[in-house]
Amino acid sequence: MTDTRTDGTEDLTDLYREYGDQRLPPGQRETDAFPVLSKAGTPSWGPENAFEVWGAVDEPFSLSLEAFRDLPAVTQKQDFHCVTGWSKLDCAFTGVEFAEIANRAGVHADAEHVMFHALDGYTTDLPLAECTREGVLFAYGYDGDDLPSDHGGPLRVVTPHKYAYKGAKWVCGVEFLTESALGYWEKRGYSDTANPWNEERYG
Ligand SMILES: Nc1nc2c(c(=O)[nH]1)N[C@H]1C(S)=C(S)[C@@H](COP(=O)(O)O)O[C@H]1N2
Ligand SMILES: [Mo]
Repeated sequence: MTDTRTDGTEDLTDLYREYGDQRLPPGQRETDAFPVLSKAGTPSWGPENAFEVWGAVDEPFSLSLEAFRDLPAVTQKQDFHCVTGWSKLDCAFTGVEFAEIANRAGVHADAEHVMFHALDGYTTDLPLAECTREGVLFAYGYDGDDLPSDHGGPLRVVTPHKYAYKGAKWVCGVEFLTESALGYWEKRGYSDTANPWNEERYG
């Protein structure tokens, strides 16, 4: 398998090798469809909305969607695993790597966690070290088109090493924290660590 196809797409579908030999995590079934899972409807991004970064950083900042699209971007082929049991393989997401945003903000040495905030009030938290790794993107493109709004367009997070509830759709805020905190589903009994290959579904 090559890492980069001729069109510049990076192939991250072998990420599972960190956790074993099974591309499809235990208890998951493959689907060709791309189901939608939202706690309540599809919010829309208005002119008053912006992408904001704050917390334990030197330079909090705010970007319009237009400015966001001017940042260096990558396209990656990744697998997507939903905690309810379906996996969609070979999703091509285009967007900005988490590390790019962290570098711009100048993250404090004592920052250890990240809380993602979304337009629908959804939140989810990951350790900083789980965000700065390869594969965590702020995605605005899917399969060569704009990311559909029900899948989190105009902007969402994708986390191929975690169940998909760790990827906030309609993400509008990134808060760097010095301590861990629980997000929307994590407070309601889902696993805070969410590793699909260890079947970390419930907390
Ligand atoms: N803002 C927001 N992000 C969210 C959710 C949500 O309800 N609101 N649902 C999560 C869950 S539980 C899953 S499985 C994935 C589903 O992404 P999809 O609808 O694109 O399949 O988004 C996650 N991100
Ligand atoms: Mo989910």
